[in-house]
Amino acid sequence: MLGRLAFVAGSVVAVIVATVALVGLFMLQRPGTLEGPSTSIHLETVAAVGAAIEWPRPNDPHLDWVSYLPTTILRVPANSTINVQIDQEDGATGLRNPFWGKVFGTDGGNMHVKYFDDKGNPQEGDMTSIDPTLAAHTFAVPDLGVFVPLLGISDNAPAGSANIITFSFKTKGPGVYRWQCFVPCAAGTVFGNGGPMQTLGYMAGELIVS
Ligand SMILES: [Cu+2]
Repeated sequence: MLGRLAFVAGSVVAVIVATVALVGLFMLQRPGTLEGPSTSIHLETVAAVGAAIEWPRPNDPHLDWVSYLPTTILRVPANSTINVQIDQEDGATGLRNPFWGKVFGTDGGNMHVKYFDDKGNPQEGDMTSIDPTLAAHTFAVPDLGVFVPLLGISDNAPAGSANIITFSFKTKGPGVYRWQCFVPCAAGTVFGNGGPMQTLGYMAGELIVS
């Protein structure tokens, strides 16, 4: 009887400890917020946090995760035009849905891309889509209809270089809008959609519109 009681009590304690740990170590963990609200957003996308050039996060618990940097919590003003620059340093993973190689919801319906072609030569131009197999990540805010595929860096690009992707989009009223990457870029996780794809601060974030 006493043994069974001890077992039940022990189990209850274990569940409480696990719950507190889940809430404290995972659910309440929030990445830092980009200063703002600002009408300009500058981000870097990397194959691994530990390889960041512009915004190193040496104390990050997941140095081998793909990520947007410096953070994915962005603050922007309502009903405004937001100018975005993404320095994209990761190679291509490729989208499952070719429809998503297209740009949606940006001003002018396009993006401007400075990139390196497959021979490593610098190129530049406005684009309304990319070859979906060459996508490294996407910047997507579904509730605003914004979807921008980010061209993977060429294997022949100079070491330490980035594709520079610029575009602008308009915000609506105040609120918290979820944004994320739709490329299954999380190597080593189930179907590439685990870990950084599901964690704020890596491939998912919030656009705080105020
Ligand atoms: Cu991604």
